[in-house]
Amino acid sequence: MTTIERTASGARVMGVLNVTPDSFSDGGDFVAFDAALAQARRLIADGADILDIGGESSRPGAAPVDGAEEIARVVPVIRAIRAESDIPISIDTMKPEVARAAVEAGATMWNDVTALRHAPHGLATAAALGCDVVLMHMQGEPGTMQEGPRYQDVVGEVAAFLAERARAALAAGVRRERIWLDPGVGFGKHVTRHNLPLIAGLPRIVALGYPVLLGVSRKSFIGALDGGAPPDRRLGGSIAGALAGVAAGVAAVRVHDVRETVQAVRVWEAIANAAG
Ligand code: HH2
Repeated sequence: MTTIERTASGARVMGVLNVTPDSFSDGGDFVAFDAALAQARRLIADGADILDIGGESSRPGAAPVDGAEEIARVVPVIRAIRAESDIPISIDTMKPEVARAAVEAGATMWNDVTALRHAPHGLATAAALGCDVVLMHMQGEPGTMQEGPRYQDVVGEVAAFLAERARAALAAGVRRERIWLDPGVGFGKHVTRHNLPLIAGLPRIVALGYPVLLGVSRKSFIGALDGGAPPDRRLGGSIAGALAGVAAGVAAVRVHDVRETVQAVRVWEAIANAAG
């Protein structure tokens, strides 16, 4: 079992807290400490099972942030949440030094969009920290990943990559029960040609045998399917995508709108459990 217990309702809801000036949907909203802590409290009150805290945007064109700055953004917020709640906290970072500082401040999961490839000591750091680790698929680098992504078989290639990264993590000493996988919707994928078959193919990722985290909340493919709706008008599509993940057996969905997603997941699961 991972350090994040499955709730009675089945799939867990991870609430996103971006302590950044430039995230694609909520950049700047929670960059001040007080605003970040208030949003964390709101996500907890809304029913989040896990908080995912990030201090650097991974959207194409986002300004890189150095490790010290990232630590200065996230660590005070993690400490303050930890002082008043036992909610599991995940740190969304590519940098081992940020993951280490976050775990020392009370985080229990390292969510890495590069699947521990960003720094040579990423794998060894994850093993030493002993925390849960999310290995996410991305084609290319954050800055340029949306410039002509290519696949022959997007589901097969993502599954093969994740299986390889899980093997690398195990070989480096990460315990099997600490490993989570994430197909990385929107990370080096054509907005509809790759993201939609990938979501439809989630059962093949779930079949790899690790808990799967899915992040579709407010992403571009939703706008593309709805006449260019901006990020703050993508709630319906975000919930549809989250439920597609729950139906496929993902262990957690990563979302900005916790209250609405918790309600949708509970209702969906109640209906599924009532089937004869
Ligand atoms: N998506 C984003 C960031 N981190 N981590 C995982 N494991 N899976 C995801 O799908 C994922 C992620 C992008 O969303 P957001 O954090 O809102 O934006 P930004 O990267 O601009 O801060």
